[in-house]
Amino acid sequence: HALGKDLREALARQQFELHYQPVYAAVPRQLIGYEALLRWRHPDRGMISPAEFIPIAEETGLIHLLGEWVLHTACQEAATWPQDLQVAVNLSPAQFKREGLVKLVQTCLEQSGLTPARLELEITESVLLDETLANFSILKQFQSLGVKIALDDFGVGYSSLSYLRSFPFDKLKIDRSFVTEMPSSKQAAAIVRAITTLGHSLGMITTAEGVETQEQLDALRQERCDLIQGYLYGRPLPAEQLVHKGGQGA
Ligand code: G
Ligand code: G
Ligand code: MN
Ligand code: NA
Repeated sequence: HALGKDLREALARQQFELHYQPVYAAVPRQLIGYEALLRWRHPDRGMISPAEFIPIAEETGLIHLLGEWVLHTACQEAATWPQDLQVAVNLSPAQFKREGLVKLVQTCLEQSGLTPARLELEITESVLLDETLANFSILKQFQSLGVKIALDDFGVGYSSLSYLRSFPFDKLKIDRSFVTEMPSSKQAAAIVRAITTLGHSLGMITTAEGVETQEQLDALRQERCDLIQGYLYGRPLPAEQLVHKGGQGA
């Protein structure tokens, strides 16, 4: 791939950045923390989305070094925030294939001094599809460290409810595609309500992703969704631009 070589050099050249998108409690509006989202500032091509380069990093194996950098950086950064704020970090399924992922998380926590409960790891259902037992074991070890686990992009892809029976996730992140169709689609609203009810009865909280309008927010509050993330409340920003401001307004 044309970007593959550039990607290998990008870490050493410090071209990666983490941007942080705020996550708020739905009612009352209150800042809970941020999701760390990786950005590549390419010298010629400008900002490149992780949707474009993560698959290449997975193919070339760079995902391991890159993933280490993301975890270390996010933990170091979050340790400087007010004590009640969390940070969520996305993990690629490829990272589960290499030994030492649990140790890496533990090292990041120790070196940063971040309280484990302030770190949330976001995984997708694909992590649960293959190497199921080995990966469940890794997730359990994360939870033994005191770290939170969220299931990302929930409701699309392979969604099988059996995972929810086998593993105590802390959070379900409802895929943006459902939120986008609200409030006009009764079907989307019914699915959001069902996911939230299911999550709550299993002791999990739910986040709605991609919330862009007040109408979506109102509908999500009505469906008892716990947390809100999206452009309505804030875009991903570089660490130095974060304000850590709670909730005024609606
Ligand atoms: O921020 P954006 O919408 O461009 O992210 C696109 C995709 O890249 C999303 O699926 C998101 O989960 C993923 N992503 C963002 N940051 C990271 C990261 O640090 N590691 C991994 N593995 N995926 C990430
Ligand atoms: O797969 P994951 O949920 O980790 O990816 C989050 C992605 O969604 C990031 O690329 C982020 O930039 C993007 N995103 C966050 N909020 C919004 C939003 O309100 N609208 C849209 N269209 N994208 C969003
Ligand atoms: Mn995510
Ligand atoms: Na998501």
